[in-house]
This record gives sequence, C-alpha cells and structure tokens, in this order.
Amino acid sequence: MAGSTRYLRYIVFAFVALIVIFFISSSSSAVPGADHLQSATDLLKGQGSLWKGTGSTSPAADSAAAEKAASDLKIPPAHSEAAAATASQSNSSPNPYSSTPKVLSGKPASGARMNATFVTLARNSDVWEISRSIRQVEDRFNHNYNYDWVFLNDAEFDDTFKKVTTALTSGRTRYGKIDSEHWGFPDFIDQDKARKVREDMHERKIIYGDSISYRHMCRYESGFFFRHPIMLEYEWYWRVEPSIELFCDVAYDPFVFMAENKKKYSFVLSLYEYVETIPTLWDSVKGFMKQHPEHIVPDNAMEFLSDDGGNTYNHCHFWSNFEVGNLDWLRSKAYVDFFDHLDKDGGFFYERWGDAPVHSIAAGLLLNKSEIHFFNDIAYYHVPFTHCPTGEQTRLDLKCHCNPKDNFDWNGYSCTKRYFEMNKLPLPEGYEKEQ
Ligand SMILES: Nc1nc2c(ncn2[C@@H]2O[C@H](COP(=O)(O)OP(=O)(O)OP(=O)(O)O)[C@@H](O)[C@H]2O)c(=O)[nH]1
Ligand SMILES: [Mg+2]
Repeated sequence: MAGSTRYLRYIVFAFVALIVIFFISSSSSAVPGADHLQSATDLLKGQGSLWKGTGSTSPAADSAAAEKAASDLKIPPAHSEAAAATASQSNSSPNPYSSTPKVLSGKPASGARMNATFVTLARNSDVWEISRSIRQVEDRFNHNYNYDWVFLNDAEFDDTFKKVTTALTSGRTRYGKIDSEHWGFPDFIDQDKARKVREDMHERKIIYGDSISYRHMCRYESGFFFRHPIMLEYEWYWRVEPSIELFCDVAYDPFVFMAENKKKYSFVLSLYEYVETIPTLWDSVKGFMKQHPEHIVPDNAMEFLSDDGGNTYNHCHFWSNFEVGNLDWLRSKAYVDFFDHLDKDGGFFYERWGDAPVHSIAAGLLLNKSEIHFFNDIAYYHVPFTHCPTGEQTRLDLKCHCNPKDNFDWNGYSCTKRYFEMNKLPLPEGYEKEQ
C-alpha cells in the first residue's frame, strides 16, 4: 500500500510539473505583442547572416533572397539591381558586405534614374575621412536616390573599410583593386630622371613633389579610373574624396540634370594651377592639338584655358576632387588619344601633372563649351576652398549651412568668373555683395 501511494504521489507530481511547463511555454507566446518584439530590422539582420553565405550559394541568390525578405516585410529593397551587379564583380575584391540588405533611410525618389555611381579612390587608412564624406553625401542627397558607390584602391580593401563604408551608404557598394599596369611606372619612363625630379621638388618644397604614390594617383585619375572593369558598367560618375563637405541639400538628381541638358563634365570650384608642377604640360597639349586636330571641337572652351588663343596656358582648371561627369566621354577615342599623348611625354613623372588640369584641358578642347556645367547649387568644401552658392534664397531653400563669406568663386584666384564670361552668362544675382 505504501508503495502504491508513493507511485500515486509520483504521478500527481509529474502531472503538476507538466501543467507548469505548459503554462510557462504558452504564456511566452500569449503575451500581447510578443510576436512584434523582433523588429523588421532585426528580422532582416537575422536573415542577413544567411545571405552572407551560410544559406545560399551565389551572390545572385543572396540578392534574390534579400529582395524577397524585404518584400515579405513590406520594406522596399535597397538595390533592385543587386543580383546582376554582384554577379559581375568577379574582377573586384570579394565583398561580403555588398549584399547586406539595407533599410532605406529616405523615400526613394521617383522618376528617371541614370546608370550612375559615386566613385572614390582611397586607401584603407582613408576610411574615417571618407566616412565623413559619405555621411554628408548620403544626408544631403543619396539617401533619396540610393546610387551605387564604387571604391577603388591599389591595394586590397580591408574588412574595416568595407564594413564601415557599406554601413554608411544607402546604395550598393563595390570594391575594386587596381591593376598594377594602371598604377605604376610605364616602361618608357626613365627612372633616374624621375627620381632626380622628385629630389629637386623636395628641395624646392613643392607640395607632394617627392611623392611617387601621389603621381600614380594623378595618372590613374587622369587616364584609368573610368576604364576599371567595375566602372565599365556605368555611364555617369560623381567623384568623392575624403573629408569633403556638402553644405546644402541637393534637391534634384545631378545625373539626370546632366543627361537632360546634354552636359558631359561639371565643376563647383575652379582655380589656377601651381605652375611649378606643370611647366611643360601646355607644350604637350599643343603637340596633341597638332597631331589630332580632328579631336578639337570648334565651339570649345579654349577661352577659359588661354588668354591668347591657345599659345599659352593661363593655368585655369576645374578642381577635380569634385566631378560629376560622363564616363563614355572619358572612354572616347578623343579623350584616350589625349591621355596617351600626354602620358608618353612623361610629365606625370618628370613633373607632377595633376588630374585636375588634365581633365580640365581635355574638357576645354574636346567638348563643346555648352557641355561643361557649373553647379552653383551644390555647396562644397575640400580643404582649403569652399563653394557656397551665390544667392541668399538658394541657400535658404537648400538648407545650406555655409557662410557666403567663405565662397571662393568671386575671389581673384578663382577662374569661375572666366567661365561665366566665356559663356556670356550673367553673374549670379547678388554676387557683388558676396565677393
Ligand atoms: N588607393 C590610393 N588612393 C590614394 C593614394 N593617394 C591618394 N589617394 C586617393 O586619391 C584621392 C586624391 O588624393 P588626395 O591626397 O586627396 O590629393 P589632393 O586632394 O590633391 O590633396 P589633399 O589636399 O591632401 O586632399 C583621394 O581620394 C585619396 O584618398 C594612394 O596611394 N592609394
Ligand atoms: Mg583630396
């Protein structure tokens, strides 16, 4: 009898335990709203770990999964072309972050979209400086547009660079390594001569005068970035450098503007080049003009570049750390012939030719002057110059935070007035007050 009581006690105990377990487990799903504790972002993040390779086998599948999950959650997919694009990245560094789905921070703009990308040449050590630039570009413009961002480097980008930049951008990020053929001394360069030039420039304290990498950078930006395999997929680019600022909202799509208005090249700041870095550049340009008269456009912008009809260069150039431009133009026979001619003359290494005068002279001779655009309404800073839009109403409308007194445009060292004169454009209203 004592044994059967004990069994009965065990049975009652087990039954009670079962009831308790049942209540505990059912109460956790019965709490009102508990199924919403996981936010859409959490869910995306959770699934993101699958998309990064554990659950799917190809980048295309990753991106399809990302879009499906986003649409299941009623969140607009951040980059609908991701599949095609990630699949074509075989020539760039593997990027485990590029298919990370993003929750858009703004409402994507409707209307025409261009085949366009931001492009940045950078080293891994530039990560925090370029992050500042990205944040500004995203806040002032791209959070509404989600254009891609291509990063190029002569070395492999490291994980930190990729992680941080991918987190900051609203569009797809792509990372390309530069071919050593495009970043190095061409074999026709006399190394001894180049070294002596660097030593001499060092003595004369010419900025970056003794730097080899700066010369590779200038040559790459002059002749190769638009031919990188990733860049071949795009028609338009917007160049962004580390530590720039954008002071105003960009209220429309500059790529669309450029296309609709038949523009090929644009600028926000212009100035005179440091003469010591380009003593024979214009001789080389004259050689090109003689050899390739077929590339010189009749209604060109020579007036911006020269005060004597092309005999001498006045050193005016568009500052190329900001550019919105057309890649097909840079890839055209005219531009490539121009670059090749200059390159053969060796001034990237025997002097210190910058990509700014090279691009500017090309734009001035190979484009119709109406194809070069000045963006008054894109407010910009790259040390040490500021372009703050002329015209108070523009600055108020665009929520600008630059001081108009810092605007460089009407300063005697700027060439922007010449651009207006060449195009017979009235100077922007109020410019006298902002000189
Ligand atoms: N990958 C790589 N990028 C470089 C190198 N040197 C410069 N860059 C990048 O090329 C662009 C131009 O270089 P900067 O150092 O900004 O040249 P700069 O604008 O004439 O001079 P700063 O006044 O120093 O800004 C920037 O986007 C740099 O991050 C390099 O050696 N490797
Ligand atoms: Mg710079």
